[in-house]
Amino acid sequence: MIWFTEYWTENVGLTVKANEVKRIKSKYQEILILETPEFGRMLVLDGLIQTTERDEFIYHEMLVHPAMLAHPDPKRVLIIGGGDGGSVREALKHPSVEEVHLCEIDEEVIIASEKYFPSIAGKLRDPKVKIFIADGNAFLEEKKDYYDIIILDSSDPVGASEVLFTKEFYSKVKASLRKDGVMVAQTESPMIQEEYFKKAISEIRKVFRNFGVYLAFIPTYPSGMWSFTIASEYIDVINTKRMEKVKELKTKYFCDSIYACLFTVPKFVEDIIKKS
Ligand code: SPD
Repeated sequence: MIWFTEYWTENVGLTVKANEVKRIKSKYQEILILETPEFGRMLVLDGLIQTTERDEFIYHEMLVHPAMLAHPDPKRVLIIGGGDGGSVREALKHPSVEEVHLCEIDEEVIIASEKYFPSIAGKLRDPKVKIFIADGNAFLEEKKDYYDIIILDSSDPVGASEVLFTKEFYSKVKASLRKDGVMVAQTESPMIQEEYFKKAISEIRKVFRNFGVYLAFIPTYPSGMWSFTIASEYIDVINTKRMEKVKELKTKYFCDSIYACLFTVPKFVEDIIKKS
């Protein structure tokens, strides 16, 4: 066994005991799969924990369901990033969905996820799913006015993912959405990555008329406090809730009491949002 540490900053990190299952050098990054006693299998990209068998449901349910429920009839869904398949699995829980496009830049992430994380990646070959191995930024150029929902299931805004947190990119997302389309993005930790969080919010609000920020507790992400931002040009995302649909979803974290007060955030987070 080894001790693996993800460094959250220069001064703090998360350390887990683990067995190394596989290490792959892809064209884009180092993909590391660990077996840990507490969190089960863990997927690590360039030293940063992306998902674990134990707590992935929190992230994927919270990323996907609020956006899906904000739309009156989501049929066409695009997921950018998300090669592990967790967001695909959650999107397919909505019966109105006709197609899910997954745009992942690194095919090796998909291959490794199907092999080592079947409980997460198990729906990637569903007939409604079409996988595109492409750069999300370039992919959006091809699809204008098409999607009902776009889910940005990205890694942190460093390296190739940095562009996914810019005004220019969010404008492309808006152009690829239909009129009443909804976007949702993972927007980092307001506790330990305040600058990333602020930047994402300030860029999103320059592009979309309506937006809302919500949080979830994800034990293996920096500080545990994680944010998501939902946005739409025409849908009032904060006040549009379809409570009656929550019970139809098989979930373990997302539930009607969390949904009812989804946009309740601590005062310091509210203050950061106001200043962004
Ligand atoms: N600090 C890690 C943030 C990763 C967010 N995306 C994870 C992708 C899981 N589908």
